[in-house]
Amino acid sequence: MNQKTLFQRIESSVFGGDAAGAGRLADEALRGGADPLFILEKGFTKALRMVGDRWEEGEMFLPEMILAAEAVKEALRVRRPRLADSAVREGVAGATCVLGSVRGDIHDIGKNIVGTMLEAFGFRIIDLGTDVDASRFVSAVGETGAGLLGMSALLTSTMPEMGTVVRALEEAGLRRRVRIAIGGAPTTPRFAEEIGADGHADDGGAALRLFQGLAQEPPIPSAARLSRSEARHAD
Ligand code: B1M
Repeated sequence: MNQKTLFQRIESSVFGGDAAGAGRLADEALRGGADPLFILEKGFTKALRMVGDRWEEGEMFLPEMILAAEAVKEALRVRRPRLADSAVREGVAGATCVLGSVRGDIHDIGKNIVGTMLEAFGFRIIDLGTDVDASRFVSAVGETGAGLLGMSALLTSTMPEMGTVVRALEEAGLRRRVRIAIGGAPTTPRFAEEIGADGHADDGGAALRLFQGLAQEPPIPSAARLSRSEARHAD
């Protein structure tokens, strides 16, 4: 099957909420030697975003969007082991990353793609799931000693929660121990900067490169970033 036909069939499986069909297509593409991340990002994810646009325009209903999401999840499930197989580990083995979708947000497909990519490249992932409040992020970073934290938000209404988490880490005296990256459709590099995060990524590949870079940075950020309480801890 050529790429155009494959992408057309992927699109119909997602629009039709056909999880079994999406899984079969993912499997077929894998056996045909397709790059797992390319098919995921340019095929399944693209189709799901189109479903979102149709829903926003009132041309599709919420249950259809839910079924479309389930179809993409099935394709991700099929591809997950293959993403791991194709990974080239690049000196970050053992770097621990706490990951979660922020409070009020149940979107998790993008977060799961990022988690799968990171895991495939040797990171240890502690996935807190969805609707994670600031105190759970703080406890997880404190208890596991993770040096990396990744947050995902898909709603403009849940984005501010990312800033709440950064502040909660500062108040707990943990901010200087952890590098923070954010992502999700409405987020931007500028927003990351505004809330005091260390980076932003647009997709799975960019997230991988970002976390690889952050994992190799020295663990203690500049004094300028320390909150007053952290500065006291550092003295
Ligand atoms: Co929702 N939804 N949804 N939804 N949904 C959006 C986000 C929306 C843009 C649709 C639209 O209007 N066009 C809109 C938000 C509008 C806004 O805030 N401005 C919206 C809405 C309004 C809602 C509800 C409020 C609808 C309702 O109930 N009335 C509701 C909210 C629920 C909640 O969270 N409290 C809701 C519910 C749902 C479903 C349950 C039906 C389902 C989610 C299923 C699930 O995730 N398990 C769903 C879906 C599927 C979507 C769309 C269609 C697709 C999202 C997705 O999975 N994309 C979405 C439309 C869109 O995004 N254009 C939409 C594919 C995924 C691979 O991409 O998540 O962007 P993405 O992840 C990317 C990058 O962003 C990045 O890498 C990923 C891989 O490329 N990335 C990171 C993500 N996280 C990262 C973290 C990083 C780094 C990179 O570092 C840590």
